Amino acid sequence: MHIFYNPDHAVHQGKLEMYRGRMVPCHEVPQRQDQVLAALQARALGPLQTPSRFDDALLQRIHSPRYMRFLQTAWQQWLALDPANAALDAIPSVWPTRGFRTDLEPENFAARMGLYSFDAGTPLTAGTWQAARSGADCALSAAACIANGGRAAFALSRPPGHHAGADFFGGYCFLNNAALAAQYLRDSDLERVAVLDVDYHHGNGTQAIFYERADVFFASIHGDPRTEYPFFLGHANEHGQGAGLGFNLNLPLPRGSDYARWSEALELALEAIAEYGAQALVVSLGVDTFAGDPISGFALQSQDYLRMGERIAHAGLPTVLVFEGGYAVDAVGVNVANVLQAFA
Ligand code: OKP
Ligand code: ZN
Repeated sequence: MHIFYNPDHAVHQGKLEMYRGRMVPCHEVPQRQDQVLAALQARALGPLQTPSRFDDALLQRIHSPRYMRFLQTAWQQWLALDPANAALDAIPSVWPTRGFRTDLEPENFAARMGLYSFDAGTPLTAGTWQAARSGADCALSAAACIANGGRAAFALSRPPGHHAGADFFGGYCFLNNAALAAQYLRDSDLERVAVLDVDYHHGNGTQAIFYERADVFFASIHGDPRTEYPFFLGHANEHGQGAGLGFNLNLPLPRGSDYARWSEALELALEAIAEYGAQALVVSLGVDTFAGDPISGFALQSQDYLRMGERIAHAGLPTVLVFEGGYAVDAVGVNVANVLQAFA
């Protein structure tokens, strides 16, 4: 298994996120990736590679030009407000909800932050663009590996990506690494690509990006959005729209679900992906389904990730795996390594 990681991921290091009326330390910390890297090295799962640099045009296959321009310059804009802002992260606090205009880019920085985001839990920092950009390069490098005939590649990228849409950040995500990988595979003449999102949280960004498309099937197993973040998407009756109708499958599960329950949903997702006739698979690999995860509600055990990896491999598709969530820092390395080892 080829493994691509961005050594500069740690330049993105948010300080605080909004939680129940106070600012609490970020859960999405650099140690997450360090732990996974260490676990993969310990098991000699494959060569570790730094990603190639891909052109901006490939990012714009998924993300809007004005969103990318904003992300790239946001930190400078934040500092321009007040040099003392260097000690703080930029966090959105005002959003255009129903009835507001989103066609105009506001001149006010706080308003631009709101236009391009959906929550107050995703601090934008001095290194956010650099880390997100090199993280996206990991996903594209892994996709290129598969496009060139490889069987499996893992993008150990940070920050995560599946909540990011074409033109918004949120849920700790800025660039949608899985969507970029899927699009890269499509652009390499694979006609039907499937994305399987096994992170605890629904991949609202990925779903939104492909919702009206028939060439990328999206399947997701996640905490029921009636009670779980991101709340406003991920329900079972979202099947796709227009040309995309029938190519979106959400499998929400109640809090407390264990692997016995979870793996039934995995069977349904993989059946649908096989029926679709996918030629390649992208897995949004979050391991925040772990029982010990501090912000999630499923009950998977470390051993279950072996079964998960084995079952996904059994689909028999060329596969790009992309790192997403997993916040139990002491277990995240073992859990990811278990999936990859069993897959291989
Ligand atoms: C990112 B990924 C709930 C706060 C939720 C956002 C969670 C983002 C998860 N109290 N904060 O899908 O792992
Ligand atoms: Zn998650």
